[in-house]
Parts: sequence; structure tokens; C-alpha cells
Amino acid sequence: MPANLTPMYRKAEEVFRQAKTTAEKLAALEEMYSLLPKHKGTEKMQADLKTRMSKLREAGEQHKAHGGIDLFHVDRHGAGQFVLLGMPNSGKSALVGSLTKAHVTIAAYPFSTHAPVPGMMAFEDIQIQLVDMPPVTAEGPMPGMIGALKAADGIIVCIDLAADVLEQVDVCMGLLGARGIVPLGREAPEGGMAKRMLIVGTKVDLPGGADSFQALKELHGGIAPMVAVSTETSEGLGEIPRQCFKLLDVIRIYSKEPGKPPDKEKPFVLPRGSTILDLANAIHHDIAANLKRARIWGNNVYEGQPVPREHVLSDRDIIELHV
Ligand SMILES: Nc1nc2c(ncn2[C@@H]2O[C@H](COP(=O)(O)OP(=O)(O)OP(=O)(O)O)[C@@H](O)[C@H]2O)c(=O)[nH]1
Ligand SMILES: [Mg+2]
Repeated sequence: MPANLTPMYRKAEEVFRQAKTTAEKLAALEEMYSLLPKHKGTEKMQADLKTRMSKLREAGEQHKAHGGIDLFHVDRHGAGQFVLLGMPNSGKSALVGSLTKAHVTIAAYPFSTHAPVPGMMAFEDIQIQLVDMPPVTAEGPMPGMIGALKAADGIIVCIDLAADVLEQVDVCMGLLGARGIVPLGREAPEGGMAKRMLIVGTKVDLPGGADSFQALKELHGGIAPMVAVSTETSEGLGEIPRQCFKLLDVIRIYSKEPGKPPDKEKPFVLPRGSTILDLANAIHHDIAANLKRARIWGNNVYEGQPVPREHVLSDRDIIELHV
């Protein structure tokens, strides 16, 4: 690397990678900036660090303006974050408990979940984050919850198939719609946003569950993809990670060092349409800045074919970057 980065800098960079809160991230970036050798070769990196620091400071200010702590904020991990939304007792916690290792509270009485609980759900070789949430009612969501729904990559709307399905759809979609949050594919009003949404009919094992799901599909099938599940029988559960992956519209790329087999353990997850250069940036800005050549193993190419940095990647491509 031409920048001659010191081991101390690398250490600060690692601290940044591990940082979870805005304050920790900012402190690590400041440390990186102070340790960065200041010469012509690092001008770009200096500017980049400065931008990242000022963005975090802005985020911190906004945070403070909203009263300091955000009880519903959960740091995003994995390929994407899906937040659950549903009325009391609709089976949100049971769902998160079945699909992740998170310690959720599942109870026969309503309002058993009081705070967000994140967990990681596996889909093939990647992880997608689910966040269990307290319930919403016709009176609306708890203050702050909307922020978490807006910040998420997607929303899983839980509809209890053993209760009043139409009332639940009205309440859940109503409170989103009232804040300009519409399902992907619909036009969002000014100031609103289109969100990836999955509608999950829960408790399909209970009497009348399958019929309620049919009714739900006939009436609201056009809103968003729908899945019927049971955490009792496991019916339909496998469909949830698949649908979430599809909604995220991401690709998995395996990186490989010259002369070595690809790292098949941990793919890089990138938005569909990403290029070789996007991959290089996702690995490290230095790699992107110094990228000389790339080779690809994948579909519709010959093994190890050299590709330009503008080459658009496909799911499961293997890439070798040369700097
Ligand atoms: N038969 C059946 N019962 C379920 C299923 N999923 C959840 N339940 C039951 O429904 C009740 C509520 O489940 P929870 O997961 O706690 O519901 P919740 O939406 O998290 O409830 P709140 O946290 O109060 O909003 C519990 O008694 C669960 O055992 C299911 O698929 N089948
Ligand atoms: Mg719950």
C-alpha cells in the first residue's frame, strides 16, 4: 500500500469496525485520523475520514435533539435488517424465537414484549437480522417505534390468522400509511418512503387459520408478498428467510486471493447491480484506490476471465482482485 499505514492505524481501524455506538465510532475515526500519515498519498483518505467524522457528528446531534437515547434503535447487522410489526399476541416473538437464537419472551398474554430484541436469521450462507418489537394497537405505535421501522431495510407485518385478520391489516398498514410508509412498488407520498414488506400470517395451525390466510390473500394479496406460518408445526417458516433475501435484492460475492481457493465462508453482500469497483470499496477504500485488475469465476464467463472495474457482478460470483 502506498499510504504506509502503521500497525497503530490498523488497530484503530479494527476498533472502528468493532464499534457499535455512534460515540465509539466517532472516537475510533478521530484516532485513525490522528494516526494517519499526512502526506500527498493520503490526501484522499484524510478527506474521506473527515467526511465520515462530520456525518457521524451530525447523526449524534440529531440524536441529542430527539432526547438523547433512542430506545428502539438497533444497530444493523448482516445482509439486512427486518423489523417486526404486529398487534398484541400476534406471534412476533414466537417467530423471532423460531428463526433466530434471540432470547425472546413468548407469552399467552398480550404486551409481553417491551423493548426491541434483535436476532440473526440464517439464509443459506448469509445472515439477515430480525428485530422483535413491542406490539402496536389501534391507538398507534409507542413513541420512537416509527423511527426503527423507517430505519430498517424491511418490515415484517405479522397477522394472527386466528384473530380478526382485517382489523390487523387496517391497523398495521394504516399506521404505516399515515406516516407515508408504503410497500415497495407503490408510490410514496412526498416526504414518505417505500419499504420492503413481507406479510406473515401466523398460527396457521389453529382452526380456521388456512381459510383466514386464503381470505387475506384474496383481499390484500397485492400489497406485498405473503407467507403463512406456524411456529408450532414449523409450516412455512423456511419461506421467511427466502422471501427476505428476495426482498433485499442483494448478491453474494466470494473473494479469492491469487493462487488460493475462494473464501466460501463469508461472502460479501452487495446491492444487485454492484460492480467490481463497488466490491473493492466494500473490502477497503485502499483496495479500490489501487485496483489494477480483476478476474472472475461465475456464470456466463470463462474461468478466471479478466474483467474491467465496471463489470456488473452476479450472485455467487468469485472475484480475485489485484492491487
Ligand atoms: N398455535 C400457535 N400458537 C402460536 C404460534 N405463534 C405464537 N403462538 C402463541 O401465541 C401467543 C403469543 O405469541 P407471542 O409470540 O408472544 O406474540 P407477540 O406478538 O410477540 O405478542 P406481544 O409481545 O404481546 O406483542 C403465545 O401463547 C404463543 O405460544 C403458532 O404458530 N401457533
Ligand atoms: Mg412479543
